[in-house]
Amino acid sequence: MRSPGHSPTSAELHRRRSAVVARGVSSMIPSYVRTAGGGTMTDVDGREWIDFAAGIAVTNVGNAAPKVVEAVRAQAERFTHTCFMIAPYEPYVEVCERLAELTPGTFEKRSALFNSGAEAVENAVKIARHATGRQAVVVFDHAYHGRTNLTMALTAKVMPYKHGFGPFAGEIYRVPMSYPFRDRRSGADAAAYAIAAIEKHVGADSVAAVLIEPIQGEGGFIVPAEGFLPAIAAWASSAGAVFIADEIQTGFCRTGSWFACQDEGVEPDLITTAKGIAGGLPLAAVTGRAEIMDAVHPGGLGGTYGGNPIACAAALATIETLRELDLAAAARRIAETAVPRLLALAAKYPAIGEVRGRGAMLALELVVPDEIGPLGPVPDPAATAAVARAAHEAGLLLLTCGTYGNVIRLLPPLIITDDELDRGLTLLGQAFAASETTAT
Ligand code: PLZ
Repeated sequence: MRSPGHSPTSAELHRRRSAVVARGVSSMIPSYVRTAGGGTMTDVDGREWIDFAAGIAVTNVGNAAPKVVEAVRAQAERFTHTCFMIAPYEPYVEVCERLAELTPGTFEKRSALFNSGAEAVENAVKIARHATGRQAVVVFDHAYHGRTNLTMALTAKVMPYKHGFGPFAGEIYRVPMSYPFRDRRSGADAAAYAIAAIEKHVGADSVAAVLIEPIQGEGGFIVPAEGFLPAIAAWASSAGAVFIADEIQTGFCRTGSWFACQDEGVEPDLITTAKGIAGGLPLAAVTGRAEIMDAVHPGGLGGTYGGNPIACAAALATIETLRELDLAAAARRIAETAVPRLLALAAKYPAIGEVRGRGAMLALELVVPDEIGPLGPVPDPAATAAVARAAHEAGLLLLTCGTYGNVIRLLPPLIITDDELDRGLTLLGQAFAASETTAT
């Protein structure tokens, strides 16, 4: 098979890109996209790829989903932009109505719309600080919340996200995360450990917000041990702090529920969403308890494009598609097919230290077999990169993640067909074989 790096049209585009696109913005594969639809992508050289990335958990309804395309077209014909702060419009209100219905908790809610996940997280912190009159924000090891100045401070990993970009925002405190593969703690013990750190290092009455991804994304698809999330949420409530769930990567049916918090019966005070909300159009939201959201004075929240009408129309079509096709159930079915296949791979390749995840958010953590170091099983980022490279060469769009760069993650669009899923998993197996990861 021809290596995509040598595909002629992509090579020419790459040459043009290198002359004008900043080096700091990098791409995972050397091929350029021509079209993408459903669970596949075709590059400018006519090569088809199986999509296990969904644009980083964005195109949950598939790329160019028919209803989204039609809604975007129809809205663009009506009007493209007025700025909601100048002349408001119905699609914004309707998205907020949907968010009030779909997010966990039956209490009265309000939402504010933004453009990116990072912007939503920044605003959630602004709202929590304003509502509590406190400043400290508690975040966790391995967290990822964005690349803006405040969200860099909230994000854990230095390289590539923070290196050389300081000074960072203050009053951010990082505490240990439940990471069962490495800490071997129960959810209750890990929560007690984190809470002790908050109480000793920050002080319960200084905490404005506790911010957490219910399943960590960029940090390594880390699923906290059962009970951790509810215990942290309960502590935040008792401390008078705002509990913020960052569901930007986990939301909109990705984990088999509308939101991952629902799997543990957790009702966050505020929830940040983006990515899967609008089928690829830039939209993000903060949704939460009316009394917290409405603490902010009129004019205190906003932005030129936040809740752009085309993005809102796309979100409404996305939500309709998620509902009509029951894509939460589809995410659970993806797990039913993929997990046994991944466990079979783990039985064959001792480098796979753990298979984990939920729904269509699945991961393999790669380690040096039989070696235990100070972090527990020794991470193997080189093997991880080799498998990802082999997958790309075979035509599988596959991402890695993790603080130690040693996690392979699967994020297929939820509309992926059984055949595409099967082909993708087969290519993943072939990538392990081609990468010369040692088999048993
Ligand atoms: N919170 C939980 O996953 C975005 C970032 C990729 P934006 N994750 C992908 C990269 O390298 O930049 C993310 C997330 C969680 C916040 C964000 C930030 O969302 O829309 O990228 O700003």
